[in-house]
Amino acid sequence: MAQNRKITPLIVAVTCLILGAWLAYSAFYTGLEKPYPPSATGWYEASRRPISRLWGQGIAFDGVYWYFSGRQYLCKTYLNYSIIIENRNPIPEELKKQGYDHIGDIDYFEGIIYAPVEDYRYKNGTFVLYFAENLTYTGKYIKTSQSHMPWCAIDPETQLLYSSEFDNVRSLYVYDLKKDFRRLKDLPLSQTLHRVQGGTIHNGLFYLSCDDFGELLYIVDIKTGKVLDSSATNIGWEMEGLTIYRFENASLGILHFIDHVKNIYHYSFKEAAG
Ligand SMILES: [Ca+2]
Repeated sequence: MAQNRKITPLIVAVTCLILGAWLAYSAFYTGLEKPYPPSATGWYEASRRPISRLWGQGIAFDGVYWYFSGRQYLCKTYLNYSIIIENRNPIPEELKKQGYDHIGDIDYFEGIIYAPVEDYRYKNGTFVLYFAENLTYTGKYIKTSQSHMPWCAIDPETQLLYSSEFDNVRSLYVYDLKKDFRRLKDLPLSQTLHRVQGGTIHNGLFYLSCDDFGELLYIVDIKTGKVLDSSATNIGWEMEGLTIYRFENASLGILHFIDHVKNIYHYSFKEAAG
């Protein structure tokens, strides 16, 4: 009995401690992050399939062909992912000597592949341009003052090129292709995004993929920077680059992204009723 009298207060004390810690933890996180806007879009996985281990960073589509990027790799494939051409040494020697070693999520615009390339010191993220036809280096690169450069995406309407840092992303960087990549005013976001891995632009909206809690997709208004929608994919692996193209074939869907363990996912969404 005497032993029980000792144990009971101990159990109560431990329970209170656990409860208190849990309450403090949830209060901290609730205070830290505003809730994401609930998904109104209803994304679902139409299909997925394994792809090469070399393709794990980025993806773009030109209407006919896929383009994939790895850390130091580019390839162009048919719709069925069979390789047409690959470049196994895409980073120009001049940049490699300066420590550039990591290509992120690429984009395609008017015959050119735009690749965001980071150096290992994370000093001056650099856009490197390749001919989409054969994936050779065009001879043009543009250094920026970005630290990280995980992705880039072009708005075909305005010919503005967008990119961002990797974590604690409160705004996007804007560069003007028509003015030789001059940096314009940043576009502030309505909420901070974490671990941004990929980005693409479609009909005035950004689609951003984040390796955050739940591997979320975010939809952001390109004019206002307002985060309009988010959807957790919960794929269980690190989220990487993405692209948008609306296929007639339902199994290919609309939104296409890759993960770090080399799968490609094709997502579609349920149209809102009424
Ligand atoms: Ca992309």
